[in-house]
Amino acid sequence: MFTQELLQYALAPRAVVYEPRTGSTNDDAIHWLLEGAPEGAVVIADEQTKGRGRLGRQWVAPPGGALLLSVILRPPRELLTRMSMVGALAVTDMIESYDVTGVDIKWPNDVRIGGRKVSGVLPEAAWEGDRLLGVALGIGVNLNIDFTNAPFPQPATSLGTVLDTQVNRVEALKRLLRRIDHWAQRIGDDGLFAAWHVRLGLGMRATVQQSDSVLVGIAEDAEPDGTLLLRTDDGVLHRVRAGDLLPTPN
Ligand code: BT5
Repeated sequence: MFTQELLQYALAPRAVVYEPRTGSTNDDAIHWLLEGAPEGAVVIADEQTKGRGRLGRQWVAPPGGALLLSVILRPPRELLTRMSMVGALAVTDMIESYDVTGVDIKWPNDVRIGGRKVSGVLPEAAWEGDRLLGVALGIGVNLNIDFTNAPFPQPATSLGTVLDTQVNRVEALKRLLRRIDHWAQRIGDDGLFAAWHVRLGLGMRATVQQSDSVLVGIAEDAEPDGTLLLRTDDGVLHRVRAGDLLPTPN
């Protein structure tokens, strides 16, 4: 397990709060953000009792087996939708730094190795009226977890499983934060979109489930703000801002 002293030393001079056990690091980070946390501050937990994904879903990780963190960032409002890109790309880079191949990004926020989900990204914004106060960029990365019998609808894996070795969590965390800093500083650059776009799984037949509709077609492309372009079988191109991409047979 981590300790506050260990993380503070390893991540200096970054502001860091370590929680052995918490509800959700995103909630902790939003509280801290509202109290004026510095840019790049990070909340890290060994265990979450209410870890969440999008749309009310759960994020599940055994204590000490994953990286569970939220980074506090204050992007310009017009670039808010690019926060997922920053997180997913940083995770991708971190994983590739271990010489892992077959890493891709599944729209909008999953990182996969060989088609198995290894990480999920959940940026959550704090607002005062229509003023953006900041973002908690929540990231879960599976490091040392056996997902052979995982109860999830999509297959999951962990970096340690793929490497067939125990991954050092502090080292993985340092590598990840370095890449978050890198991409967060470039959030407005064409290079961020280009790097994300190259790694984005596209061209497959997919179903997009939105809160009020279902679209079936080809995930054709994505736009610089992260919007997915899905062409349905009647030839119409739909701009999809939020939803879930489900693999779909022909
Ligand atoms: C995500 O949601 O993928 C975003 C997950 C973000 C988690 C981090 S952990 C730190 C921070 N604090 C939080 O409370 N959350 C963030 P979504 O796309 O909705 O995917 C959720 C789905 O992925 C679940 O319904 C499961 O099917 C599956 N899942 C849950 N835990 C998983 C895991 N450890 N590995 C792979 N898949 C998982």
